[in-house]
Amino acid sequence: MYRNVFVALLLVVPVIVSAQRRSKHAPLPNVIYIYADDLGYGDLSCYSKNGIHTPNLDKLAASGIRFTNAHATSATCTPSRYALMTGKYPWRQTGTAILPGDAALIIPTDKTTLPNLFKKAGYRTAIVGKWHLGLGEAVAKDWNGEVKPGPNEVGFDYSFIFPATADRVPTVFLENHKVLALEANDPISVDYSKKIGNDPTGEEHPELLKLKSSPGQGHNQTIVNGIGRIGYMSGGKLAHWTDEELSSTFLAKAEGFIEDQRKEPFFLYFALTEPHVPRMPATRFKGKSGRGLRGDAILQLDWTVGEIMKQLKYLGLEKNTLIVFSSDNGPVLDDGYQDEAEEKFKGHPPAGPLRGGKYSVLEGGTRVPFLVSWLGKINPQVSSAMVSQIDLIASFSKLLGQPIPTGDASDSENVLDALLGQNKNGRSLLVEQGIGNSIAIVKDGWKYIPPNNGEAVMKLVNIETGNLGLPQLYNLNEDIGEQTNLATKYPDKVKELALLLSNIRNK
Ligand code: NG6
Ligand code: CA
Repeated sequence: MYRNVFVALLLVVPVIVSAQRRSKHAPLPNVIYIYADDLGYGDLSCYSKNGIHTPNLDKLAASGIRFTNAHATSATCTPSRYALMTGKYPWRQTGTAILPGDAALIIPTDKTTLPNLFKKAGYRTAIVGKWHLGLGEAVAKDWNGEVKPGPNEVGFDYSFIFPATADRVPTVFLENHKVLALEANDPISVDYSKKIGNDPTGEEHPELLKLKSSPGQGHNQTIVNGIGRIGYMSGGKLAHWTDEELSSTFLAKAEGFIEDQRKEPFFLYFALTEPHVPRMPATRFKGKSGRGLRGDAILQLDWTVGEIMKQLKYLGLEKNTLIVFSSDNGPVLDDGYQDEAEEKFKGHPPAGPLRGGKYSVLEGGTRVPFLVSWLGKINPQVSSAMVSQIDLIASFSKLLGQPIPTGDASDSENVLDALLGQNKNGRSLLVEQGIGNSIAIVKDGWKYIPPNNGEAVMKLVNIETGNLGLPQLYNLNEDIGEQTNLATKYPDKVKELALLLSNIRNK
């Protein structure tokens, strides 16, 4: 047994050492990627004078780089997270739109992923928080046994997740392959097509709700913790989460992992749920922001980040840990529940100066807060480099000295120098994705949106999509709010960008 471990060590150690040697950044840092859910470009006080007061994130920003032109690949969650994990544009792959809570895993288990890149470099890897990339081989699955493949099969040594979104069933945590606190005599079933079990639904029993769903937006199926969800579930009573405890539960698990790993390099993907609906922060944050539950949820997010920063300091890891903070898509106010976000955010646009928001192919959809901090290594600054979350794989591959096999992560670009503040070049060209497959291309500050017959405003959420039956061309350097369509004025630019976009599409 010991002999086997010894032999295994002999095999593994040279790999780690050679990775360390290959990188000019040795010793390599721990990496924590903190991902907010639906946080907008104008939501934090370090990005906007109208933002929520977020002292911890402001401190993180001041200690490193605050990017002003950084993007999620897409304006919704699943595709952005797919790109983050795989380094591939999600619109190349069907089945990458917002997933129901019972979807099968959509990340390939045999390709390079962000976590398995770190793993190859000798890091221990973990995800804590929202997953939303599917679990298991198929929609039909037994939630009461080992639920896999999932995060552990695509590169995470440890996972503590909820499967989809806070507003979708099953409203349970999974630790590695198992639903937490599940009792054998109360098995869980999940169904997205018909009611199962006897638990009340929001539709039948609105009087049981503490947060009413918005008219026409669903969110009125099985009630858990006084909140109607998307989808039906039965059983697993003891395993149901309490929304007010989501954040502190994730924080405790993240801190536990960091504490356990303090002596060895680690990569932690900390995927928070704030300020996604249902916004139901811990009671002590309720009413604190003056901007309703959405504002309170952002305060909770900020506090959580502050706790991680405190812990790193306490453990003596603050200098040796690189932190990236971002959001999976732009902001939305009414996204399914009557939580007064529309009223409370009047005059405080969550996308700041950007047009559109979550779901849009306009800048508000994908341009998000993006902070990078590595104390002692990165000079504090504001950077206008254009970077995308899809670039993390190629950039960390460079940092770790871990090559990516040809064909994998093929849309990811190495922008490490921009991420470390050594230049402001970033990528020269970016494809942005709105809901559905509406896409746009940005190059040298010019943005082209091909004609699209989809609806111009998503009425349910009152957000401009960016769809128009005509070509749109914006000069983002002068018109960040995409107000003036220059397509007829510069037909050659339109042609050039249309051709580039079709080349990338067909790559
Ligand atoms: C939408 C939901 C919205 C939210 C979103 C996913 C409706 C009407 N709206 O379909 O409430 O759950 O999906 O958000 O069902 S995301 O950030 O995970 O992409
Ligand atoms: Ca999201």
